[in-house]
Amino acid sequence: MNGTMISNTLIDRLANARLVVAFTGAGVSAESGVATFRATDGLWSRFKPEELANVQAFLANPQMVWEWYQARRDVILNARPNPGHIAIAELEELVPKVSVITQNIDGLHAAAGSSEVIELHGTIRKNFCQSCGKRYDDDALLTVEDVQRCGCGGMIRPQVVWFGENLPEDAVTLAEERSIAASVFLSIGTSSVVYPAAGLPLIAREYGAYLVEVNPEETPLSHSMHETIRLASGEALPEIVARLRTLKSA
Ligand code: BJW
Ligand code: ZN
Repeated sequence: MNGTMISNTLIDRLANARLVVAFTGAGVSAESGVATFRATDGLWSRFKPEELANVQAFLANPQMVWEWYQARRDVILNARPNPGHIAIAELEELVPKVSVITQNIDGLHAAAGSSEVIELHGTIRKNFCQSCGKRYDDDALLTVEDVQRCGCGGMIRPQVVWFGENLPEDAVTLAEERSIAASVFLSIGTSSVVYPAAGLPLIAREYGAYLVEVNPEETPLSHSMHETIRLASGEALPEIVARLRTLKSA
């Protein structure tokens, strides 16, 4: 199924689900004012993310990359969860278990009240030393203008995953486990081009999940979906929750 309608099949699947996975990307935070990466009007439209979000770019021009993250921190620390994040959190009242697997680094799923949030690409709310790995969780670093040095002389960087870097192993292991066990797998607001994250829907499908994409635009994985909902997440997800609530209370 493809379109702006949300099928009864999806609502039935959710009503009988044991585990629902909400797999999210930047699109779910767009309605909170956080720019996506690959939209033509997105913050990254002047740069390819592959060129900026890597350790070579940071080592070649640490101040530029640091300023880029400080500007995004300024937006993210002032952003609030939107109806999409809130609907995902509310789904927990209606199904036995919901697992949020996110590529986002903004922390807005936790802010909305989701209880299990697996952060595949780290968090912008923390830092660590590029040279020795020492952690810097101090909030003050989230607003300083200049890139800071560690006691070891190395440069302090955000705790996010750049291209060419491995994803946190615990997060990947748990995300794969949840994808395998998912009854319904909702892929929400992601362009589905960055791996290994984009491989998770295919794992879920192979193990029997009902696969749904919520995205106004087509993606390379659209054709692998059982259902595609071409709506903004802040529109589609509250409607899904409302219809499930009605079915459950009938
Ligand atoms: C809405 C909406 C609304 C708008 N409602 N929807 C070939 C095969 C396999 C892998 C590779 C390969 N070639 C290279 C690789 C590796 C590489 C990769 O995948 N590259 C591809 C680009 C080709 N991957 C990696 O390097 C990863 N690590 C890895 O593989 O380690 C092993 C290794 C080690 C050594 C060498 C090589 C490999 C790491 C990936 C790290 C990604 N990091 C970033 C930056 C994080 C920090 C930061 O934020 O600055 O993560 S890049 C960026 O992309 C960010 C995102 O999490 C990620 C995904 O983007 P996302 O979320 O999908 O956003 P958009 O903007 O692309 O899409 C938004 C969508 O929302 C759009 O579709 C809109 O339509 C939609 N939308 N409004 C619903 N209201
Ligand atoms: Zn250090």
